[in-house]
Amino acid sequence: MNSKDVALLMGVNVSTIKRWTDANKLPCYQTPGGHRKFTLGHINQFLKNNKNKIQKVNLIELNGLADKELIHHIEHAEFTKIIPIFFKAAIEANQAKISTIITGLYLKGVGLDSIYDQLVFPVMRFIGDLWEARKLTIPEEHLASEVVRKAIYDLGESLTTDLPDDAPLAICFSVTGDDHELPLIMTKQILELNEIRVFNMGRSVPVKSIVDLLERLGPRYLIISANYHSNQEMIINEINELQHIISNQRIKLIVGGNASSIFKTILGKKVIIINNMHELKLKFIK
Ligand code: B12
Repeated sequence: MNSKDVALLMGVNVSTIKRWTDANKLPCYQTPGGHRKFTLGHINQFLKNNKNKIQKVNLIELNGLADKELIHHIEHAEFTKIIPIFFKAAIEANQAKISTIITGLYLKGVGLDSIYDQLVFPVMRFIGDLWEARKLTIPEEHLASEVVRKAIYDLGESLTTDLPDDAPLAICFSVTGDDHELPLIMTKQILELNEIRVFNMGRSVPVKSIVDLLERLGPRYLIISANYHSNQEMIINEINELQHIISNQRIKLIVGGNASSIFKTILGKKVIIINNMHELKLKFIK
């Protein structure tokens, strides 16, 4: 965003934005031509530190959304009111609304961990329950998860922070046969906001295939999102591979997701189980 966009969003003059940036209150990037550019991360940081200055973010400017009631709920981070609206928008594949809700909450200073645990998680779970009860078709479920995935991914892209090369490195992925990727995208964002560099290797990655890479990159953390496995024998083999890696290379293994218990059973104290994004943030908070 440029200074004008941010001024509109915060309901102040462009000159006020310039003053805040000059006083280092509002972080920004400066282009070689001297123009100020802002990411959502910059704005979120400012809003958190200056709650007294800005009472109201003009979310109406986001995606041209004119839904006053929704804006009110976002302004007050009323999750119980937002959940049904978010659910309906996901089912209707209303990308603009889904993105506005997620971005809007973030701009209001709500942490990503809260947005993911308290909004995205219950809604996706409900969508999964409906699908299981055959009240949603597979394409409907796929479409809903796709619009949510896109909104989360896009938010992450607009948060980009430049981390130094010597910042601790984490590699995250989900094991062979697990195609659930939302928690991986979330994990990357939450760690990067806490100054951990992350390579997200994506979903369904065979452990064996990344052994060399791990040796080369020497990450401090290996983070696995385990949400589904179809074959008990295969997952046990994968976990045994992991056991080699973490004992040979000094890597901390962290596993999350509703299929993580098998990792705990086999690896015991060698693995740290984290149950949600809030716990993840607490573990890495700067
Ligand atoms: C969306 C979805 C899909 C999408 C995924 C799309 C994508 N691009 O990611 C698609 C359509 C591909 C899919 C496919 C399948 N899915 Co599915 N899916 C879901 C659904 C509806 C939501 C998952 C989601 O993204 N939730 C949102 C995130 C935020 O929540 P979450 O994943 O639970 O993660 C939270 C915590 O668990 C934790 N967490 C999770 N991982 C991690 C990792 C770390 C590091 C940390 C710290 C925390 C953490 O933090 C998160 C936030 O609070 C769930 C429903 C449910 N009840 O969970 C089923 C669900 C996960 N799927 C399931 C199944 C069975 C399948 C299929 C086999 C269906 C089929 N017959 O084809 C396939 C398998 C595909 C495969 N090979 O993996 C089961 C898994 C049951 C199990 N554990 O054995 C579930 C639970 C549905 C159900 N009730 O049966 N699925």
